[in-house]
Amino acid sequence: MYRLFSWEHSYFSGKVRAYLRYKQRCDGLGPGFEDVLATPELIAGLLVPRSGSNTVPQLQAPDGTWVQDSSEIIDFCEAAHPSPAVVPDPARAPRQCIASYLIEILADEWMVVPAFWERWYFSEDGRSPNHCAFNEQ
Ligand SMILES: N[C@@H](CCC(=O)N[C@@H](CS)C(=O)NCC(=O)O)C(=O)O
Repeated sequence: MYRLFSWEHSYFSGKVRAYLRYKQRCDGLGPGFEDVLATPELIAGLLVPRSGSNTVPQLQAPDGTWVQDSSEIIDFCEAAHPSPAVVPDPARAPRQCIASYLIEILADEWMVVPAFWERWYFSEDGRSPNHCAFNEQ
């Protein structure tokens, strides 16, 4: 099966986890996937040697192919498992396809700013609601 190396708190891990769960629930991911916590030991001993990167998420395909970066992972899986597609077919719906990638880039590059702000702002002493304890995990 596919192995997703991720963190529970990681924005980009959440993006790929949601995608893989959707594909799996639609019986669209072949052998399925397991979610593996990327511990410091796994990052140093496996992820960095395979990809040269210590970021998550990273994906190991059943054939051993290694993919790093959430957009690359989704494109890789879509090529291998095209149905049901999560991106409109560029040949049949080019405008919708471009719009889909624009939404992805907006979320990846700009929505992280308010997302990370909320994560850390509501971890400060005295803030309510406060999810400092969750972040400390
Ligand atoms: N462009 C990358 C971004 C990945 C990324 O920034 N991951 C963060 C976690 S959300 C990370 O691993 N940061 C390294 C660190 O905090 O040590 C992707 O889409 O996968």
